[in-house]
Amino acid sequence: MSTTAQIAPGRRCGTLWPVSTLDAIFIGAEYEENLSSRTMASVARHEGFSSGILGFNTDRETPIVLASILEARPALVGLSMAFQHRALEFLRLADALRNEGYDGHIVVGGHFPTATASEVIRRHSCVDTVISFDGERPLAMLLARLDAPARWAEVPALTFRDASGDVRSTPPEPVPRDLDSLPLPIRDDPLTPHMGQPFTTLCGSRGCYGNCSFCAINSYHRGRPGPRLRFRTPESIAREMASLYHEKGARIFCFHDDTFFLPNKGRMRARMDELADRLDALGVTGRFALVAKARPDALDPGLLAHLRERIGLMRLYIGVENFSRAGLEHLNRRVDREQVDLSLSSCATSGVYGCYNLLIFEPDARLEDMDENLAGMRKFSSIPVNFCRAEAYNGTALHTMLQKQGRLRGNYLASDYDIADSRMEMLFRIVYQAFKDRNFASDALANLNMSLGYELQLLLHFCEPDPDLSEAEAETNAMMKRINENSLERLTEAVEFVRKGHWKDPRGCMDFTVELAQKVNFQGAELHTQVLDLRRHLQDLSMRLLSAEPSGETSSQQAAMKES
Ligand code: B12
Ligand code: SF4
Repeated sequence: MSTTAQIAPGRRCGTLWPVSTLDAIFIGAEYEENLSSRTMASVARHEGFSSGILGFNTDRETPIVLASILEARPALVGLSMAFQHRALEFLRLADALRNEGYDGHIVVGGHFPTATASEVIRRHSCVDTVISFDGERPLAMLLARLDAPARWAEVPALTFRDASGDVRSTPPEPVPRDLDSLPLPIRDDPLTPHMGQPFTTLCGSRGCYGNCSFCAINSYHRGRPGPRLRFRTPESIAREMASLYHEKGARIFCFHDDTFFLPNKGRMRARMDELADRLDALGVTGRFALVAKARPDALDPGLLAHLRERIGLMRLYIGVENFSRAGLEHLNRRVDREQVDLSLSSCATSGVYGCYNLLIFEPDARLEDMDENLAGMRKFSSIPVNFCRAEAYNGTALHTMLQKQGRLRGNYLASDYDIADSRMEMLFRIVYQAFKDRNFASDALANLNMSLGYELQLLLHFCEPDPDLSEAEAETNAMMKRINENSLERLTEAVEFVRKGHWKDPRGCMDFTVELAQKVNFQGAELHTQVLDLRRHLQDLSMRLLSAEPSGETSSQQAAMKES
């Protein structure tokens, strides 16, 4: 699913722990526990190298990351580059390392370099090698040949400069079917608490059964041989969860599977029942919560209610992306509007907290499609939503289509396009300016709104019923609706402005955009303050309610609560 930025509170940046004596250091965004860099660090350990990770969440952290690497001088630095919009920051970091005299091996991997391996090696001499697709086996093989470049051609899915300086790429191997045998991510640091509950991330599958045109996961898994969708067994997932539960006190398990749900609802139910039984057998008997992502076609109220009851399903990111039938088709969602509506109403009726994102702006969106999108947002105005444009990430079907049609601007680092319907393009420009802070900034109101609902849900999930909690629930629900409705009103104003044809007058358009931005920001600032107050209130409530819990809380939970 495409998700909206959710930056976990309290995550430390820069150096996570001393790295001064390590052989291999993996650098990646640590908004939450980064499974990519932690998995690569685990592979290195399995190969006999000491390894660790460094968080790199913004380019402001460059000095501290540089200093740590220069002090440790590891034999290998690995950069985990999932996000195209941060590719330049990572490549600049690699450049800075070289400029400061780091002469070890720099390997990069993840979604961005997988789609642009040759460009990266051709244009960035600071990078030695790119590993495309799943990194486990290629990295292990590279580590064994680090000082023998003549043997790099033996490593699958590797792009590098050969002895004559030419760029070479070896073909990828079929990915391993058996995910259970892969090394689990390293987890040396304590878990971050969310409302007093230790939070952790994990994956129970890789790939997706969807084929959405804008999705970098889809192109990533179709670009190499082997199955597009693979699963771990419930037994293996249960073992990992149980060890996180007992050893690290984990109580919130956030699954980063692209779609945690199977397309077949009966099979999904059976898979989760088996997971629940195995967890029980492994002593995971206290309260815990599951967070996951799903396509709308995988959901119905009965299934959600069952999973909430049986396995603690608490929060779902639903891949809605568009309410308009045309939009769903343009994005190749293979989901119909009825399924979208059913998935959202299922959350409401089953008590699972849902939120979603809309890609209302896409290359072939027409102004008329906005009617269905506005109506959908209105219909589900109690469910937090964010909206933006479908970006053309390298390697995706959307990128290829725009390129073929001669509509793509930019290069491998960043691209841009105009929406074919010029009314819609103008609407996008207005909305982008007016909603920049509300939808896209790191502390954007739209994202805070999602976090607010999440925090309330955590309290409802982990605490016993309480009159103050019921009051906070009503207040929070009203707040979430108020924010959604405010965004919807301002978005509707922009649609009406364009519909009336005023956008053809450049001066009028500029004035309208400034006015709308002022409204969005002034009203947003007010709502922002109210959200922060409410979040503080929920925090206080969690302190009171959790410390009143009679028993069953582990000492790590108590400690986490104090920390949060
Ligand atoms: C978790 C996640 C997040 C988390 C971030 C967690 C963190 N790192 O702190 C959150 C929720 C914050 C997030 C936010 C966003 N995300 Co996100 N996210 C993911 C997700 C679902 C899982 C990543 C993961 O853990 N995978 C599990 C690991 C094990 O798999 P992996 O990353 O593929 O790693 C393997 C290989 O790639 C390779 N590898 C990876 N790194 C390295 C490094 C080296 C050295 C080597 C050798 C190999 C290697 O080996 C690994 C093991 O096989 C991915 C989708 C996905 N399935 O990967 C999207 C994804 C990365 N996100 C994406 C996007 C677009 C976003 C947002 C922009 C969404 C938005 N509009 O707000 C934001 C941006 C956030 C920001 N501020 O920058 C896109 C990126 C597309 C692109 N090319 O840019 C992805 C691919 C989803 C998609 N639908 O296309 N995201
Ligand atoms: S292919 Fe579609 S459904 Fe699957 S992960 Fe990508 S966006 Fe989500």
